[in-house]
Amino acid sequence: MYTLGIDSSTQSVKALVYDAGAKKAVASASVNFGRELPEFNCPDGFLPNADPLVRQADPRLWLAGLEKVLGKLKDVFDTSKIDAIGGDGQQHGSVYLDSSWDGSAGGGYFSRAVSPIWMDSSTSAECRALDAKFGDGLRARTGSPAIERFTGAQIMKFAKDDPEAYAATAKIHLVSSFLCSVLIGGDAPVDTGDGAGMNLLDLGRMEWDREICDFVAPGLAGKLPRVAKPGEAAGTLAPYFAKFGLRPGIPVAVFTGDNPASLVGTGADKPGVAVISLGTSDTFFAAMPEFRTDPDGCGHVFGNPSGGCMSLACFKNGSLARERVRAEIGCDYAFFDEKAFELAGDTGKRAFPYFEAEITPVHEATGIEADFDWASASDAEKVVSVIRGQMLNMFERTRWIGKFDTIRVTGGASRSKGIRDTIAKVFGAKVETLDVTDSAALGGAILAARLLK
Ligand code: XUL
Repeated sequence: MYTLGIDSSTQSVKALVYDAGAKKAVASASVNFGRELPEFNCPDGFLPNADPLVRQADPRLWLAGLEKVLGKLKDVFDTSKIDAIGGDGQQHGSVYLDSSWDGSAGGGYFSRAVSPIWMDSSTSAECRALDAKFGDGLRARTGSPAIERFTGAQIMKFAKDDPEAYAATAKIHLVSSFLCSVLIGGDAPVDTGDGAGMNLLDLGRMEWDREICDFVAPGLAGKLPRVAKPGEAAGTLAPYFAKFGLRPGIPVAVFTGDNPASLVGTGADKPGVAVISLGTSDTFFAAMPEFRTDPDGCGHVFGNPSGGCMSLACFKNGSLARERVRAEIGCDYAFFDEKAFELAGDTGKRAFPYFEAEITPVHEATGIEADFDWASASDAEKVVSVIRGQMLNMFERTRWIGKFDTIRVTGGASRSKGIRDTIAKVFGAKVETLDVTDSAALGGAILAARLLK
């Protein structure tokens, strides 16, 4: 029995085939948005913008990415053997659709040409309005205080800045539920993992909070997809996808966010271990035995796709920041991932990369902030101090989630021995790696396999 997991993340889309009997990945394909779809002008997954707080993507990029990755997968695997599909998308990004939206793969139905993504920080005014209206109640009800990248504040800004286009919007999907909709050729529901990243979901009832929706924008509740129960199927695969060798009619699981999908893919959907995902954003998350919110207001509670809730803290300056330090030094991965740590050892120095406006904690994009003279430091010291700074910050900001003896690391940068060793030291935990670095796609495939039981 084979299932397919599709992970549409910030900079790429991946497709992974999972052998549900042998419990292992057997084939995969991926498409890098910047390199392989340059016509959408999103080199790092978003459109260049003069305002550093604005981070938006062209939603057609995600459709083109889906087509391309399925085409590539067909070349390396007999896709007619796939029995179910699941998947996930980068969290918080929203897609605006007009009344011609029919779930087809062709596009042409966008009421807004751009989609704000999770890297956007341009909605502070809207967040302050939500704070003023709901205060701490927002965190108690939705699991998070008002957060700039969350979809509620983004919708509020859109409705205010462009009321006509908002009025012409019949449906607002998340990246995850949009792609799932296209696969089934109709409206897919939103899952509680990704839905909680909107500041609109009442986590007690796992339903949209009407009062918050009404405050955010007129008629909003009527434009949102329904909320799914964990483990639901969204529908069946549309005939269009036969062109990729897939069998129309196979079940498609409700898509979730990339972090909730990773929770499943790393096997951490039951309490006990925490996960650090080292991707465009770095995230720390764990299954949550009882509902508890971050007293400092940076962290979140989302639905766990396997039922109940999960905690999460997100750090915006993840892999793009590391890449930037590596480019400035001009070193290769062998040096960045390992050699630098052998050379510099335990200097105790710390540097924090703030290339993007940081969210945990809130900090402007000021570049490198080091507690020593950065300019005269050796290349090895620069690498080691940046990794130490990132992981110390993560440790401090995730104390509210709990203390863990075991941490599973995933995502591209988990290949780095230097980063893994730093995590082990800073968190005082055993660090485990997984065979598959793309645990989000794997999580999607596992959720699909659960439909076949
Ligand atoms: C989580 C978050 C990011 C995105 C992109 O809250 O904003 O981790 O999901 O990966």
